[in-house]
Amino acid sequence: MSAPSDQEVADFLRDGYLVRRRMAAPDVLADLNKVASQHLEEQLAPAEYEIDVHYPGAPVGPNDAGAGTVRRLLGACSRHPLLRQWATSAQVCEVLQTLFDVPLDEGIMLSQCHHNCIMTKQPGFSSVTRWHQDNRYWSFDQEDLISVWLALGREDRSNGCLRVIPGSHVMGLAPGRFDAALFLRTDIPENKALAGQGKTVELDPGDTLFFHSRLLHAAGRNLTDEVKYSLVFTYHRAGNRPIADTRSARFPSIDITTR
Ligand SMILES: O=C(O)CCC(=O)C(=O)O
Repeated sequence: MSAPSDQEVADFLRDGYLVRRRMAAPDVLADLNKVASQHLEEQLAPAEYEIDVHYPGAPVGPNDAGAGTVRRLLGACSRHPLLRQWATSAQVCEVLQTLFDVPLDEGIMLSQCHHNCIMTKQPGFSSVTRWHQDNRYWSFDQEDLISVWLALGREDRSNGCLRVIPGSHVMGLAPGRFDAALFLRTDIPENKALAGQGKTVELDPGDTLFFHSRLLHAAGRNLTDEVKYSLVFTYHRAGNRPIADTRSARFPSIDITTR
């Protein structure tokens, strides 16, 4: 796997995302799937349940449907060496170094505070994720982070794949465009027009989506009878520091730079 081409970098800068096909090798993918399904089966903590997400339509009370359904297996980086191996791999680092356009002496840092999870979307229950930017709850010097989303299986509309609004990472969106939970409001005509520009990101197993932390994205329900598993990590340049005493500074970031 090589560094992204100039065209890929230009696409990322314009659109706010880039898909690299078949980035994880089949044997790596098989091992990661084994870990993910075992940990889900055992409900190995820490986990976030559907009741914790507070998305619209998510269960509210402990007896509501789906309340006990796992949505994210957290702490992926310290959960299993294979997960950490992927997250800190030279191939992921190489792409990030190019997309961030960092000088050789500046590190690429893996945040242990954000994403850092096996995202599971289960057939029995899954709430919709409305349009949002991940930066909404993150506190860094600059809103300039990149998340890396590895599809462990096929992802399309039938199982609630991601949708993105190309170019939204560079749009100046006034605070009034968002609701109290910082989702894009649905009662504003400009937002409806914007959402209409959404594109579905279909991924095959091993495909990897790199997306900017200001990119508007959303996802639907899993309507199939199989669990959807994705591995999601977030990175920042060493010079873009988490702000002290915020959730983003709770755990130290890990330098993944290959020098
Ligand atoms: O529901 C999903 O698959 C998307 C999750 C998401 O957008 C997020 O965690 O930021």
